[in-house]
Amino acid sequence: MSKILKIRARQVFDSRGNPTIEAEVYSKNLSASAICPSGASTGTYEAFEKRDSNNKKYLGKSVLGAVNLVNTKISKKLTGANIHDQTRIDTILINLDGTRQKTSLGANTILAVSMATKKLSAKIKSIPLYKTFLVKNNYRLPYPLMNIINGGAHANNGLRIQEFMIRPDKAKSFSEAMRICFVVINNLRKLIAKKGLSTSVGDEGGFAPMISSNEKALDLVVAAINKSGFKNGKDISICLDVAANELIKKDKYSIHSKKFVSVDQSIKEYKKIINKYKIKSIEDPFGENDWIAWSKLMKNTNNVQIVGDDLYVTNLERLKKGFLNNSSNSILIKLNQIGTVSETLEVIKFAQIIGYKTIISHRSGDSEDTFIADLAVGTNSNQIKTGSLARSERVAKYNQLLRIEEDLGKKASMSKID
Ligand code: 2PG
Ligand code: MG
Repeated sequence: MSKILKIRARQVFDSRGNPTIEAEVYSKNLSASAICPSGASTGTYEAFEKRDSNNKKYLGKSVLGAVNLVNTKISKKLTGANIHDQTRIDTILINLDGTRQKTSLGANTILAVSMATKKLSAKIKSIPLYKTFLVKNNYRLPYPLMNIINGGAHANNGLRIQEFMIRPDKAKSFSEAMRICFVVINNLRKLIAKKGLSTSVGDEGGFAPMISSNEKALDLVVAAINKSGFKNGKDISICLDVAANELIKKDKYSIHSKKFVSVDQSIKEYKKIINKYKIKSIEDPFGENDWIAWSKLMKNTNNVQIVGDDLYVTNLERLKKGFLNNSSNSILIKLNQIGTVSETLEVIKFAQIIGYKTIISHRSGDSEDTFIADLAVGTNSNQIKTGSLARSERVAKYNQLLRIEEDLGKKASMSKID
């Protein structure tokens, strides 16, 4: 048994330049560290993110209080614990916090420690991190959901939908998936430039041209797919994250235009774009409390992946409710929405038992930490959503997946989408 010797934390910065927490766990001869990411379009039911709201020097965004908690209370409590017993470590952290949404210690504080422990356990055993999760053999690589046009809370271009993504469904390997996305992105850049629009990127590395209509963005994506010699809906599927929590007023939505319309009208318009652009996946099509709207959309669509992100917030209770309600057929998984590695794995396990697709996801404020790449392979998750092929915090995850593919050699195969 390897014991935890001490835990130390520090304040570092995320990809948006905001402070975030890095924890480092030490055993006798080795240590491992992990950085917690942070979202912009967050769900109300997400676990709590602890920041020093009174610290004016950092505009209320520093995490020095969280750092201090790790260095004192948490380090003391976990010193001597068996590094390989992740469930026990996470249970100790959950109990030490003692609240429903981790408001006492903060989910960011807890998660940094939880992930660092997991990494250290793998390091001590000298096995790759991806081999320490749920899958024991037959590892599969996830399909990338590459967010190539950014809008919503991730860009200031006025686009209503937050993420326009491509998924290279016909790729036979992860490296081929990367090549296909690379070609489409390069052609998209040319098309955007030709229109005299800016090719600068948003928070997740996708282009953020000043266009305000969803359909114009979709036309550009289709044009880039065609120009690259691929078939939309066959070789490549268009996938969306609407992040509809941001587009709601009372019981109406302004998803397809600035005008707020009913759920029924929104569904009609969803059906139009699904058919016109052969859209295969829609994340957060409605708000986090609008369970009825979700099941209505499910009844009105066929062969479309409906993904719950803000709806489920990687929370088992909410996922069970969604399952009973027929709200979706897929779940987005974000470690910091729930706050520990063990709870995340429980949610993934349950989702897979009920036949939901699991999509491992980054946050819009992310870092060089590549934990989620290993998590995706180690849980046999069908897809990974980690931005575009730009900004190193996004590319780092793709590069890690390429390394994993190489490590698996001939045993590597792609996940199943349908
Ligand atoms: C989302 C995420 C990641 P954020 O809505 O799915 O793309 O964004 O981290 O801002 O919540
Ligand atoms: Mg989302």
